[in-house]
Amino acid sequence: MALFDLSNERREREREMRTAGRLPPGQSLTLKWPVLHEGSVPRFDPQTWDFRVFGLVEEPLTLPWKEFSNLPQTEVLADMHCVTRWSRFDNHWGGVLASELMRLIRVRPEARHVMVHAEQGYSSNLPLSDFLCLTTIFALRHDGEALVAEHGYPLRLVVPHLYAWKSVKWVRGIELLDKELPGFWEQNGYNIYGDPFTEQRYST
Ligand SMILES: Nc1nc2c(c(=O)[nH]1)N[C@H]1C(S)=C(S)[C@@H](COP(=O)(O)O)O[C@H]1N2
Ligand SMILES: [Mo]
Repeated sequence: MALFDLSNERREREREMRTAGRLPPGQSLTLKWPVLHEGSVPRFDPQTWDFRVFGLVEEPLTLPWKEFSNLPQTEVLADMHCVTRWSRFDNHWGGVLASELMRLIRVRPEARHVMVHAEQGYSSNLPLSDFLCLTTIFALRHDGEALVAEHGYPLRLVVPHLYAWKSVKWVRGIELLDKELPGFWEQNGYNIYGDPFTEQRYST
């Protein structure tokens, strides 16, 4: 009975989101929160953790955990779309806006793209303009709670308007670039940009 009710609720919410134009083509709604990543869940040591901004910046920056976690914080309410076809709606992310972080940085004029770097060599790329948009957030919290390890604790990037492989968990830094270079999944057949609403799933 409980299962039946759950799937009814799911279908009803899915219809609602489709009508609202929030369900991208080829996606279906999940009420759960799947865990998806390459490799293992890294350990977090606040003593050694740091966040690096490097590449095409006037001065590279390294922030220890204490400093990063004390940057001004805000909230973003956003949907999440994974290229494996699930979408999760109305996530409350709490953390540091990418644009807030960039107030500490003087970007060189030729910078156009960002490579986001994580633990264990995972990476993903996006244009600087998408990185700077006001819904791109380095999240420390989800729905009011600290992120759990498998969802990216202590810090993950969230880029709501692109497929979720760009929402890099266990993020450790960003690199400013003058050209568009592919990150981990982009080198392995996924689209270089990844707009869910035009189904930019794979590279062409
Ligand atoms: N570091 C890292 N971040 C990652 C991944 C990964 O493999 N490693 N997978 C991405 C993919 S494909 C998705 S769909 C989302 C899933 O986030 P979730 O596990 O919190 O649902 O994380 C993204 N961020
Ligand atoms: Mo994904």
